Amino acid sequence: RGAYSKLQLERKASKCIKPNCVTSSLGLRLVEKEALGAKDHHERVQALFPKTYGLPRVELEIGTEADVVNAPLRIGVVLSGGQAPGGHNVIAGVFDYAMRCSPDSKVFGFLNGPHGVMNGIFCEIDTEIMAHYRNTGGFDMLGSGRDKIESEAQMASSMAVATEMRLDGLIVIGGDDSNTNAAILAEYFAANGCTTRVCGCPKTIDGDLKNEYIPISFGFDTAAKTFSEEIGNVALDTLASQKYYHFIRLMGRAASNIALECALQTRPNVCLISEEVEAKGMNLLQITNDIADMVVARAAAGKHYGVCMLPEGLIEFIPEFNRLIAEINNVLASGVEPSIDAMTAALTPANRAVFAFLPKTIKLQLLLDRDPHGNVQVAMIETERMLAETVAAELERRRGAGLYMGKFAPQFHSFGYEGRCALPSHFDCSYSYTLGYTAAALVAKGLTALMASIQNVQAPIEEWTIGGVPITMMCHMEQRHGKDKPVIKKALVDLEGAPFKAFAKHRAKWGLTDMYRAPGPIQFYSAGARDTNFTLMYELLG
Ligand code: FBP
Repeated sequence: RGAYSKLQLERKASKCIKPNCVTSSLGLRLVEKEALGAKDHHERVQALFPKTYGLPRVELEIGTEADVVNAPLRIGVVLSGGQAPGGHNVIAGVFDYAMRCSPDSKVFGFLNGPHGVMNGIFCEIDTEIMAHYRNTGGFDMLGSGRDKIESEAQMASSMAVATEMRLDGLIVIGGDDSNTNAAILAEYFAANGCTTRVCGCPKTIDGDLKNEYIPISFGFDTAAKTFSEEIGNVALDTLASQKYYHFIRLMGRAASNIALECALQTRPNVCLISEEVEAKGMNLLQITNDIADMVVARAAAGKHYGVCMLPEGLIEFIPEFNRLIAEINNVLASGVEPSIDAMTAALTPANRAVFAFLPKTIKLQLLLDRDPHGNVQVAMIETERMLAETVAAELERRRGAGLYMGKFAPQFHSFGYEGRCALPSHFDCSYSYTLGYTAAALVAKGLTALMASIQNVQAPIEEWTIGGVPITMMCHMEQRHGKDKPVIKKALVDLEGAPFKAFAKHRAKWGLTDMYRAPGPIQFYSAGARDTNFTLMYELLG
């Protein structure tokens, strides 16, 4: 019995579906479009990126034989940040483009994320290695990491590595923070006479790296489908047993994109959306009361079970916690030790009162180290337990007042890591491959500081179009580790957008009835196998 399942073997061997511009035997013609500045704080962003700010967006169209690149390329790739299904196919796209330019091309994979770039730790990727990873999930081919290339010394050593390796291009496969890093590196290289071009590919299951030119980040589709399979199963379990309220926390950092997509897929009784909580200024008491109202109404219909979903970033969007976390960040940045006592003493009275109200586990989780980009590690905060506790207390209060006579038995789930390395869906296989192919083509055309962009994704894969967008166009200034930094602005759930509106239209009836939908596992060979996710389709087609 081999180490691989039959499905794994089949997926590795299968041909990824590619757009016509990728399969065409003609070359790619570069078409320059409008120059794009940053959306917010543009003067401050411009000042930080004098060489690479305001570049034009480009499209790569099917050209003529004269557009074929016939020279060998030397490209380095790095997987950065959290895993996302499709990463290996980005590398496959880079590899195939480079080999198409010349069999003498070289593709190098930096090991364990940006740390490999700074320290020159890499391997050469050949045809055999590449074949082993096509269409597979995970980042195990090279490993990943969350290091940030930030200091002058780190940038200088990255440049020395790129120069010594004679890289034409460095392709950063990462999320918002990693692509910000790519923009910083591109600027540094350009300002210091290094000829290595740096381009990015939008990766993250969180789905928060998107804009009018980047319809979605790769990995979101597969991860959301994987979680939705599990949620659908849990929903049917509770429908049969009628015993439990399942509280399900979903990964996604600040953005509720994953939670919203899973809600559209599975129709739970409740799904909190952080962005709405913030927009309505809802405090913990209001959120608790809303869930308790639903539990009481269901109990009146004889239902003592249900499914409640929440995004992992929720806590940062509840106003009193948002203020608390902001002050904790500043206090930690000022050097106060991360202990409950020291923090309690350092906080202002209003925030101290909120902090005091929290269970010890949540207090400790809020004090945890930030990641290298200064983010609170929301994946470690068990908000679902906190919420179930406050709901249980409210239900007991109502029971005492004779307003509730049901039973409330919560079960807890947190879905995240199990979706990040799943076998990529057809959409993610093709999208990731095309991103890699595009990024390599941008580098080959001498372009830097761009993110690969695939458009027309509402059409069949064969008709997708490709190009590049300046990364600085997505940047604005944000406080990180207590200092103003340029970062790519996260794409949170748009409360005016079609996906949220579709959810808002139906959620009241989903609350009281049991309209659970079980999408089942990702399909590779059935009729719907090429279908993408609800979010993308609502966003692109309304
Ligand atoms: P990226 O932004 O790097 O893609 O991270 C995605 C993510 O899965 C988040 O949803 C989650 O909060 C975080 O990574 C968890 O981080 P870690 O893998 O370091 O525990």
